[in-house]
Amino acid sequence: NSEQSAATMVSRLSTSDTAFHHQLDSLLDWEGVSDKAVQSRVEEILASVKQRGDEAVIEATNRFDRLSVSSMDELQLTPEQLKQAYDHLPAEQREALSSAAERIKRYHERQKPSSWQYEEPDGTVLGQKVTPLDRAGIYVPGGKAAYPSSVLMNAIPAHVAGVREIVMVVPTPDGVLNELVLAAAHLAGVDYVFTIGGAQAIAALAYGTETVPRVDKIVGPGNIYVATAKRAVFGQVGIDMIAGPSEIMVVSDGQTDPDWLAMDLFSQAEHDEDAQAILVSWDVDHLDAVEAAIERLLPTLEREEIVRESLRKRGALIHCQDAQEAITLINRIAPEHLELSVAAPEEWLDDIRHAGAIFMGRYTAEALGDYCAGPNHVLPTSGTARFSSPLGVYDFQKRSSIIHCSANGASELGKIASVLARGESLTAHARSAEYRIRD
Ligand code: HSO
Ligand code: ZN
Repeated sequence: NSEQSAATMVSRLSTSDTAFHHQLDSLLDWEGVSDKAVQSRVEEILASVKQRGDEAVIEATNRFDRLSVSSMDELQLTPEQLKQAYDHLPAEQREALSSAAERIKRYHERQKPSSWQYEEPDGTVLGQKVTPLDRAGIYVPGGKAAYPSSVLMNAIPAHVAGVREIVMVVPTPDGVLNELVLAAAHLAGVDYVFTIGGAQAIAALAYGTETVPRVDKIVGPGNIYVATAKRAVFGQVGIDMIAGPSEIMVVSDGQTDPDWLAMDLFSQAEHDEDAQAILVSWDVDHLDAVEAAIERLLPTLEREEIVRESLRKRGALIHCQDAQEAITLINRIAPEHLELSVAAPEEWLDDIRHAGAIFMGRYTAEALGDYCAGPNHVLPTSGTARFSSPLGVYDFQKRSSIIHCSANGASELGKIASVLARGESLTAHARSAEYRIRD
């Protein structure tokens, strides 16, 4: 029987409860986007942009973002404008943004893979060649959800990967531009910015228009229209992932200041009413103390209502038996963010199999990773850390196989290929291989 405290209504669960697994399942349950009405509106927009290009983009933008532009020139920003936005920032913001960008860049430089080759004894050289994408498109949401930090996190790995052109789209509802977003685009090496959004922007990037260059992959978060459009164009272009609401799971050994932990939970809960914040500990008094801290600190929050709703709907304080059981829970939940607020987090690492990003020790607040530690903050959500990874340089590159036979290698391989090809009754394959067999 899960109890909800009267004020915050954050669930208190215990692994010893017979209903626990059922309770956990419903807590983690998250329905992705699959709205029929949205789908048909998106398909209409995609089709119109595919057919009529710029004209359709302009119409949709005027309509949805309440603008009245007549040409694409009015929906494009130049690199000079981005630089200006950067130059005009207050010094404190400019410095913070560039320190963050430098750290993110340094981290992602380490992800750069190298091409490789080796030689078989028969003289055949085999290898793998890594090539950056020609063009990447970055979607940046408009309004309040426009995070400059996300511009850095999406564009820097593309830039480090060696992508030739980075095209950013960002809607400007009612013509409102976010200067920090533009400054971040400048720092991250974005080449083109179009002030368009929604399904029309995804269509423009996927198909190309007279003005918007067609890209090879689209990354970045967006609302249900954007997510639906990304899903629909997938196949024509690559996409990153369809991200769900943000999540944090904290495991505490009972020795971390309860106020710190309450605020760490709030930090993700404040993103969204659907965000998820979970604390796990084997120290029940400590869970009580964190719950009290939550009560006390909630009214001090700017985004109190969002946090309250997120904690009420999807938050939980879970009492478990011991560290071993906490590890089982981590791997079951596969959280986007995991904070190990314990004495020796490095001892846990081997056993943790599923988590997007692991924040080690009491000092490592998740918020530091969101902005400036260096690793990417675009992470697998909703349990998808079971099979996917943080956004990285590797998402903006692809690999080609290299095969280079010597005369001797072709002869040796020809014998094997010929037998297998005849087994498949593909005689042209067999003869092509046999021509190269030396007697
Ligand atoms: N925690 C978010 C990223 C973010 N936080 C941006 C603040 N700004 C998703 O992982
Ligand atoms: Zn965040």
